[in-house]
Amino acid sequence: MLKVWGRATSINVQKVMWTLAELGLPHERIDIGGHFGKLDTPEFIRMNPNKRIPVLDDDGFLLWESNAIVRYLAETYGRGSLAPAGRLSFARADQWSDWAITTLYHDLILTCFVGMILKAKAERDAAGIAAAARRIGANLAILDAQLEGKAFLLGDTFSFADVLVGTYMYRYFNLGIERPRLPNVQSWYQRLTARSAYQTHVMIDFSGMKVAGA
Ligand SMILES: N[C@@H](CCC(=O)N[C@@H](CS)C(=O)NCC(=O)O)C(=O)O
Repeated sequence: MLKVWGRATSINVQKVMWTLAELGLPHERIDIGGHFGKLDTPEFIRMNPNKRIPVLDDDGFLLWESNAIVRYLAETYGRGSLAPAGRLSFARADQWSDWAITTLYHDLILTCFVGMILKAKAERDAAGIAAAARRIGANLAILDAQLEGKAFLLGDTFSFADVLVGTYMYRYFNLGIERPRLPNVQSWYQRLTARSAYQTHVMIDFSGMKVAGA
């Protein structure tokens, strides 16, 4: 059976769990990282020397890096559905996936999410968070243009690109940051929130993760 190591509240684990659920694959998830700890045990370091979650074990094949795991699962178990069958569509899904991790992740997760949830207000860089929120808004305007007239990122069909960009959107729309009006992104996000796999694995209330004074 497929195994995933990582706590359910980790955004990088959430991408993988959402993918498994969309593909309907039986799996087991093992709580590790965060307050569960155990990332620096010799057993875990053998699986991922970076001491990071998630890690996937597919019948002895170990894989880390969440985007690589999602693509692997989509290609192996969802070719023609979650992974577009056509070479060009696959490349387009890949493009948006890399865009999300290189363009959105730092500002949204490392600056805004970590700054507002995992840091006390007294230590918060409010100006840095506001600047990051403005950059995210400007970058999401690019996504808004892509989504014009489309249900999902590549068109009518949901793909792994929606997973790898869409996982970030729950945090984006639920953090107290400034957001420009982006109607296509908003309606796409509403479509994602209607999916039960998204509700179960991504829409996890993160207010409980707040540190004291945040
Ligand atoms: N680029 C890596 C980043 C992995 C990462 O930073 N994971 C975080 C959780 S989101 C982690 O392991 N943090 C330590 C912990 O949870 O204890 C990936 O996408 O898999």
